[in-house]
Amino acid sequence: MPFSERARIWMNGTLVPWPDAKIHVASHIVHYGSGVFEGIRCYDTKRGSAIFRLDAHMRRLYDSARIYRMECPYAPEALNAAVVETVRVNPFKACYIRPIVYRGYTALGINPATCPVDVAILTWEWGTYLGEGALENGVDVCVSSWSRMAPNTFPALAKTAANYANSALIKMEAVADGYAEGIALDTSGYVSEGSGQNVFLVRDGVIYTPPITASILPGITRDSVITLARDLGYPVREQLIPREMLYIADEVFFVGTAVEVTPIRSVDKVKVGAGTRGPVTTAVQGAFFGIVNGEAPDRYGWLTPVDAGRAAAPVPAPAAVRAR
Ligand code: PPE
Repeated sequence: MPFSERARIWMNGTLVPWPDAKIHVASHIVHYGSGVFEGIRCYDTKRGSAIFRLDAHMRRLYDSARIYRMECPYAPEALNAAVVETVRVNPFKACYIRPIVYRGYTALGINPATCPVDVAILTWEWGTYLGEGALENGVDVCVSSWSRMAPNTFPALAKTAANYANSALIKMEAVADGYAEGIALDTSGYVSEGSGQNVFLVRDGVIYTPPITASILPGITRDSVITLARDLGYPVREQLIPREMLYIADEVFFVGTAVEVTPIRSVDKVKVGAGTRGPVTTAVQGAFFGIVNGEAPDRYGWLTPVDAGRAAAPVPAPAAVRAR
């Protein structure tokens, strides 16, 4: 995941050179995880760079902020424009976009009420999330010994930085044990989600995914995949999934902004189906990548083009950045 020092970061309305985009160590978010954020992809489509489902991501960002009683100092339309501007001024054709709304600097102590709400938008190039070949060959995963948060602890519908402490426990354990990812159960023992992805499975031509009441983040990719899978003619059921369905499924796959649509070839060393990417996963991948690559028509209006006006925004050379 290479950061580019040439990139510029949008901070509270100003475009700041990457090396200068710093915050004080006494900022509230550093100590208490008091931030909400998004992860969005901009794709290099046939018709130029385009951001996938910007409005849906922005809506979730404001939902997350509301849950945590944070008033974002910008209107959603203004932040949409800021995201587009940030992509435009940076040198990437395709990139990952990370808007974050966080409690900044003035005081420490648990109640963040006196801290300002600051906003930043970062971009970087992020290739295949679970490594080369993952999209074709699938990945090996485990069921985590950690559960996702109980519903009356950390609200799962909010994409808050604090939730990623749980995600990191899941991910670190999985990697330490030799797996690419971990799937967590909810506190009732039903399948919830991966450390940073939603989960789907297929059995007898029917697609299943956990409901939002199973402590999942309501993924934008999940929503897109449900729509595309139904268009392909597959029934999709959002229902509680017992753990053992992962072992008897014909296919299992992850979906998410970073992971895109990634097949899972084994769970807890039990081969999923034939242990290779299955036909339903392949069809869903085809529909998803067709839209984000601009090869299929954007029939739901999911892409926001960014290239208009790009030439007008000069990108600073690295030397100029360092000279500041
Ligand atoms: N669940 C979790 C816990 C999650 O973090 C993500 C996104 C999803 C589901 C899928 O949501 P969506 O991206 O809207 O389809 N995880 C982001 C962060 C990954 C990271 O390593 O950081 C992402 O995929 O961008």
